[in-house]
Amino acid sequence: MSEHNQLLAELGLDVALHDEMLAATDRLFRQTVGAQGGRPTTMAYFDDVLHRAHGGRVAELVEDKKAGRKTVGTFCIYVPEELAMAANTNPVPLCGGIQASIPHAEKMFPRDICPLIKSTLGLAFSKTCPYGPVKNLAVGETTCDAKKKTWEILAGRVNFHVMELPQKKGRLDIDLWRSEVDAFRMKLEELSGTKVEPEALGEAIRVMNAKRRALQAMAELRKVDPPPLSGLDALVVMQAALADEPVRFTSAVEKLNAELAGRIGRGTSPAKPGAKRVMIAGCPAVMGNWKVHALVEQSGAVIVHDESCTGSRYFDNLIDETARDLAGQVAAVADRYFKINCACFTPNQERIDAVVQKAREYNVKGAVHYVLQTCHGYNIEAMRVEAALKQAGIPSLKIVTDYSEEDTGQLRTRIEAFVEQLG
Ligand code: BJ8
Repeated sequence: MSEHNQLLAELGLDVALHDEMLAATDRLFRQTVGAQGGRPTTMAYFDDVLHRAHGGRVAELVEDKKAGRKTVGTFCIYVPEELAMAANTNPVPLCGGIQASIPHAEKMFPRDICPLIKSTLGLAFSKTCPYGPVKNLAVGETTCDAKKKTWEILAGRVNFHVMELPQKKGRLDIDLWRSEVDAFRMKLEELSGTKVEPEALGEAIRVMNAKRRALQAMAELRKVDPPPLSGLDALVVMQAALADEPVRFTSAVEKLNAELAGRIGRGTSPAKPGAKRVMIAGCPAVMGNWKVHALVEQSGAVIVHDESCTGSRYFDNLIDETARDLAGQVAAVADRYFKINCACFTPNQERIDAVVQKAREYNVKGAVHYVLQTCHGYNIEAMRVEAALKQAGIPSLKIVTDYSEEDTGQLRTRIEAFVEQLG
């Protein structure tokens, strides 16, 4: 048994099943990301982050845990990573992007819930998620109904904390959210035994703002026509953003950005001449899920922006760094996170406006609104998104799909027809 599998066995994982799932994910990676030509050489780092997510990164977290730094599992980008870092814990995302774990969730859970939730639960229930035994606390949030009800099941099994995310954006809601963020700080302090001090929180804010700036710079480079990076590679970077240690990750993005600037200077692009610029809007595509991005780019278009939680919703808006006392810093953290436009809000004009603004800024010819099956928020909101884009003269296509490969042929036909008719 390899040293790595030895570690997974010690964590109580089903190593054989874990190997099987990784092999299926690796096959998809090779068929999509790996099948692209002319990739930037610095992308090797981000490929490695994805491959290390179930390997070296787990070993790092186990070592940290032995040294007293606990791990906090999250399911959503509303959970402020800065607070976890300032309380001397490591935040790690637990969202699943693979099909192979879903049947394990369907043995217990209803089949008609979103694949992201089923994939996550399937990894946990089948003992194939290495973060399950490593984490000391899991943090859910009140975004969609499927998640809220899932937390009730998980809370009976693991140490669980739920953050209440209000679903309107008025003054009372902001106040409630600020108090929820502060309650999360106290929960972290209780878990880690480390008081969040203004110096530590200030440093965590600077680290995460630097990460956001690097990702914003990468997004800027994609505005160039033709872009120096494929949409699929940009997605790999974003998937790595959720999993990697932030300082190391930021430095890797800065190196990638330098290479992309050089490619722009030489006119090097992964896009075919005249490739139509397309944006993706909607649900996140977390690690293991490259399906729709690959189909869009295999159809000859190039994705130049993602309005999603694996896109600009993750890195837009910096945290105000000027507050010096803890209360001011916590409020600044809360305010930045409250600007994320998830479809769980009502009304949600901010998101509709953001999609149209991004479409214009990135000069796209069309938008693909990506909806994970049974995600009612994004599915219904797509009507308003489509109408607003239409008014701005930008055609859009709504894709509702899961993680399986069953509908690939049908989706390919629809996407090719959509791209073909773009001006
Ligand atoms: S902020 S998008 S990460 S909740 S896709 S589980 S909404 S049914 S992932 Fe999400 Fe936070 Fe919103 Fe982003 Fe529910 Fe929809 Fe599934 Fe979703």
